[in-house]
Amino acid sequence: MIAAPAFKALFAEGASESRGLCKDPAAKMEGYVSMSQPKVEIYTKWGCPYCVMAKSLLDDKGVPYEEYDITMGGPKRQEMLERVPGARTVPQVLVDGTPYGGFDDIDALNRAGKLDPVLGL
Ligand SMILES: N[C@@H](CCC(=O)N[C@@H](CS)C(=O)NCC(=O)O)C(=O)O
Repeated sequence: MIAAPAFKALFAEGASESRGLCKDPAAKMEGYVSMSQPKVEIYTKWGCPYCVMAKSLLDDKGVPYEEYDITMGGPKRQEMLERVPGARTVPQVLVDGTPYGGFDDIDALNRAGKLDPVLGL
C-alpha cells in the first residue's frame, strides 16, 4: 500500500514526467488496459491434426488460450456454431470474440505477418 502523500507526489505535475509515469492514475490505467493480452479461445476435437497444429502455432508464440474440446458435442459445440456461424470444421480460433477461422487461416495470417498484432505480440 502506497501512502497518500507519496502517491500524490508520484502524480504531481512534473514529477510524473521525470519518473516516466503518466500524469494521472486514469491515464496510467488506460495504458495498462491496452497492453493486456487478448483472450484467445479454440474449439477442438480429439485426434484432429489441424487442432494440434493450431495449438502448436499458439504454443510456439507463447500465447495462452482456452480450449474447448467438443469431441462429444454438447453445449460448447452449439456455442461454437452460434459464435462462428457456418463453421463446419475444427479448430475454430477466436481472439477477443472475433472468429479467425481454422489452422489454415491463422497460419496464412502468420505467414503474412498479420497474426502477431492480432495476438497483441
Ligand atoms: N482447413 C481447415 C481444415 C480443418 C479440418 O479439416 N478439420 C477436421 C478435423 S481435423 C474436421 O473438422 N472435420 C469435420 C468434423 O470433424 O466434423 C483448417 O485448417 O482448420
